[in-house]
Formats: sequence, structure tokens, C-alpha cells
Amino acid sequence: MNDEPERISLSLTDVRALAVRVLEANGLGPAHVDFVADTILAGERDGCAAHGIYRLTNCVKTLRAGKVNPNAVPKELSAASAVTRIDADGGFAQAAFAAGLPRLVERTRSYGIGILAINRCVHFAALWPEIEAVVEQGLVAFACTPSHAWVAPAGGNAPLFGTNPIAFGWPRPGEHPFVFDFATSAAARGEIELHARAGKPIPEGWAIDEDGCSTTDAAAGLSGSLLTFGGHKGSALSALVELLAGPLIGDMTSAESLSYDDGAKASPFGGEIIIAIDPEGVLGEAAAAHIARAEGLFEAILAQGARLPSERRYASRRRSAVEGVTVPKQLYDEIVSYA
Ligand code: NDP
Ligand code: PYC
Repeated sequence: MNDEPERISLSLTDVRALAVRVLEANGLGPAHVDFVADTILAGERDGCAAHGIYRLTNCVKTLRAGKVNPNAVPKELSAASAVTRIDADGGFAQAAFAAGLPRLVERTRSYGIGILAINRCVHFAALWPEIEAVVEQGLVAFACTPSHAWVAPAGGNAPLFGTNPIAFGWPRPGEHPFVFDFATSAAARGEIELHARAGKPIPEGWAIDEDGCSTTDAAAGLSGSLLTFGGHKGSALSALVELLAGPLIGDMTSAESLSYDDGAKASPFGGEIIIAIDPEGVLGEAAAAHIARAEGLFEAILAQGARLPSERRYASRRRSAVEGVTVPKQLYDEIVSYA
């Protein structure tokens, strides 16, 4: 007997149209709908189940709880250095990123390095869309954002850190960029939520229950604490995310974001930092030769039979452009009911 849940097929056009319908029905303003729908589409298209149409459930919860400004107007706060600061006005992060990107690129080309600090935004998504947009300009990119306090520090037993993703991108001539993007928890919370929905156990090492005991029960892990990846190493990186995208840019930590949430279970609220580096700003005319030389590193990784991060995602992107995607019918029906 096949106990896998029923799935339905959707074209990418269907996915985007569904996202637009749900977002509009829940009051998201016209200046934001396309940005958010594109992010939902990109996640589903690239096979990121926890950050595709499933995210519409969080977007709707956040809109209905009044924890996002549906008509936010991002504003530039500073204009005179390598640092671009955008106040997202309490809106979803996508419009604020779009508002800041041209300035980030211009400043990075002028100074060799640039920072885009986005304040007061709701970030519900993966970071690789931001990374890809920066790397498309020939720049090296790093990004991170805190989330809600769901993760215990290594050696601790109660939630303090967010799932705190870090992402990095490197331009590759004639190839998709080298991009990695991962939570500093052993797995993203969205991934564990999907296990809980499907009634599937999670691997040991992802979470502890409310009593601090190791658990493979996804629901018990969600109400307890998630764990960092790599023990003290992931824990330190998670602290780095809290600091760089929190106090350094004058914004909230994950604990402050959860407190601001006040039980609404909305998406995290706070800051995101994106750092861009122009290889030409570092090396001048020699940059192209060194970027080409970096290809040897990727070839050596592949020569061992290992794969590059994002390879699975790019393959999914190619496949879904032809075949569309399949999503669990129960999730699809739930999302349709929000429209
Ligand atoms: P994964 O552990 O699934 O993957 C993380 C990265 O590792 C991806 O770049 C992935 O590439 C790569 N990778 C996975 N397996 C291999 C392998 N065998 N060899 C080489 N590379 C590999 O991600 P997480 O669960 O940690 O995070 C998922 C998403 O959740 C991220 O996009 C993150 O931004 C998002 N997130 C967002 C948060 C927010 O607050 N906005 C909070 C937490 C997470 P590939 O995709 O090709 O498999
Ligand atoms: O999966 O941990 C997560 C997450 C938090 C915000 C967006 N995704």
C-alpha cells in the first residue's frame, strides 16, 4: 500500500497565480504582491518545499495578525557611504531589498565593498534570491537574518537563537553561481513543520523536547528547542547572525522578534544584512583571472564525486520549467481556502 500523501500537479503559472490570489485576498497591497508571489514561485520552482507555496500559510497568518504592513513604503535612511540603509516600513522584505539593490550595487562598485542593511522587515523566505540578484551583477555576496527564538545555544536547553540562515554567493563565468544558503539550526523550522504535518519523525540531533531531552518527534521538537548544526560551531555562527543583522544594524534579535510577535505565530520581524564585494575593487584588472582560477576549486570538488551546493536547486529549476511541480493536495486545498 502507498501511504505517501496525494499530490497534485501545477504549472509554474498556476503556482504564481495562486500566490497572487491568496495574497490579494488577504489584503497585501499592490506594491508588494508581485514581489512576494515571485519569491513563493521561486521557492516552489527550485524544489524548496519549506519555502515555496507552504510559505503562503505564514504570509496569511502574518497578514491576518496585522504583523506586517501590507502597504509599506520602503525608504532609504542613509545616502553617503558604502552603507545603504533601507527602512522597510514594517513590510515584507522583498520590496525593501528591491529598493536598496541598485544603490548597493552602485556603492559596492564605488567602494569595493557595500552593505545593504534592511530594517523593520518581515522575512519569511530563503536568502538565495537576494544572493542571486547580487551575484548576477558580478559581485560576491553574503547575507543573513535572524528569525524567532526557537533554537538553543550549544550546551543550553532553551530557545534563544533564531534558525538564523547564512548565505553566500560567488560569480562563475558561464555557469550558475556558487551559492549556499542554510539555517544555522540543524534544519530550518519550516522543514520540521513539514515533518510534523506529514507525521514523520525527525532525525536525532535536530531538536530537544520541552524537558531538554533529545527527540525525534517533530511536534515535540517544535514546542521544545531546535538545535544548532555542528554543535558549538553552528551556535557561534548563529550568534554572528544575531549580532550582524541585529544590534549592528540597530534591529531586533530573534528573542526580541519573538517577544514582538506576542503569540501571533507570524513570520519573524527585524533586520537583514547583505554584504557585497566587488572583485575588481579588490584586485582591479587582475580580478577576472582570479575569478577564472577559482573554477579550479569547483572542479576539484566535483572531481571527487561531491556536489556543489545549489546544484539540486538548479536541477529542480530546469525540471520544473518543463514539467511544473507537484504539491501535497492537502496543502494545496488549505492554501486555496485562504483565497
Ligand atoms: P538545507 O540543509 O536543505 O540546505 C542548505 C544548503 O546546503 C543549500 O545550499 C543546499 O543546496 C546545500 N546542500 C545540501 N545538501 C548538500 C550536499 N550533499 N552537498 C552540497 N551541498 C548541499 O537547508 P536548511 O534547511 O538549513 O535551510 C533551508 C532554507 O531555509 C534556506 O534557504 C534558508 O535561507 C531558509 N531559512 C530562512 C529563514 C529566515 O528567517 N528567513 C530561517 C531559516 C531558514 P541545494 O539547495 O542544492 O540542496
Ligand atoms: O524555516 O526556520 C525557518 C524560517 C524562518 C523564517 C523563514 N523560514
